[in-house]
Amino acid sequence: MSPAQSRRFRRLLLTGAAGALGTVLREHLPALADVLRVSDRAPLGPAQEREEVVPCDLGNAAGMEALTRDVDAVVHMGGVSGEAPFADLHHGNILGMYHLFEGCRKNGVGRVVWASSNHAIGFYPRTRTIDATVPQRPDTNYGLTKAFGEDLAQYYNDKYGIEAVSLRIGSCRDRPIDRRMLATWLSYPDLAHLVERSLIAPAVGHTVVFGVSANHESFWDNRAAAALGFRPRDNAEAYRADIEASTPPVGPDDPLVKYQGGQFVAMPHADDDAT
Ligand code: NAI
Ligand code: 15L
Repeated sequence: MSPAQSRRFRRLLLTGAAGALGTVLREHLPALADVLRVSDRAPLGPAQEREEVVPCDLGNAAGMEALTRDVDAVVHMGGVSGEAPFADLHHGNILGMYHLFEGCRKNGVGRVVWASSNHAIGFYPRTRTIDATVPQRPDTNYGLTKAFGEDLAQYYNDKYGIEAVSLRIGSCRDRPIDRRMLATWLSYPDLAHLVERSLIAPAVGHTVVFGVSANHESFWDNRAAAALGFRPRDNAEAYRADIEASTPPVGPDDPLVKYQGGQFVAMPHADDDAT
């Protein structure tokens, strides 16, 4: 089969394409689609081969409706990616998710694969192994917006039939850099593989999975991702000796290692004065 024949999608939309994970996925997704539409509010550079560059702010309802027109599926990496003033989170992650799914509903888009976060469940202690069915326990206003996003995805699946995979990503970067990430690390190749499986697995309804590599140390039961065909290859254990040698030890009550969300549980409210 020629590459063109093996591509699953006519057009895919990637939001947050200028961000860290969007940049990784911008390299991988062209293998799956005849056309990749990339979007962000930040500069995206020139269009690559078989790409459309469509700048859009997630808070712009009309813009999001136009952005989601004539696409088969969406990979949504756009939004505020950490704790922030609530007005910013509301704009990017609450209104942004709502406008995205409204655009998908109005334009008949079949599936959304999007970046939730481990911070939707960050207040679980790491002594407890959880799967993706436990009640949410957000650790920040940021995590709260991700919990909202998961509820929104469930609602749009139940009511309007849009399929969705909510990826509760752990710590996605080129390598783990602290002791917590020995459990939460997701490598870039494993991210690309997880997104691909989430796009092409049949009949996902709304599925919540953890975005995490095959780390020996783990507090997440990720059978839901395995059911999508996710077979991670990387393991943070390869970095343990280096991390233990280069980072100071932490006591068991340090939030870094006490809670699944790590330091996020101890972050102050972003709207409080920093005095
Ligand atoms: P990032 O901050 O590098 O990228 C986010 C992108 O979204 C940026 O390019 C930004 O310009 C864009 N964006 C923000 N607000 C926007 C708006 N109102 N309109 C249009 N574009 C907007 O973050 P990163 O690391 O690439 O993360 C991608 C997604 O994955 C985020 O939703 C983040 O919350 C989530 N995530 C990331 C994790 C990680 O380890 N990198 C872990 C868990 C979740
Ligand atoms: C996230 O949700 C953030 O987007 C990312 O920057 C990391 O902080 C990650 O979680 C983590 O928990 O390590």
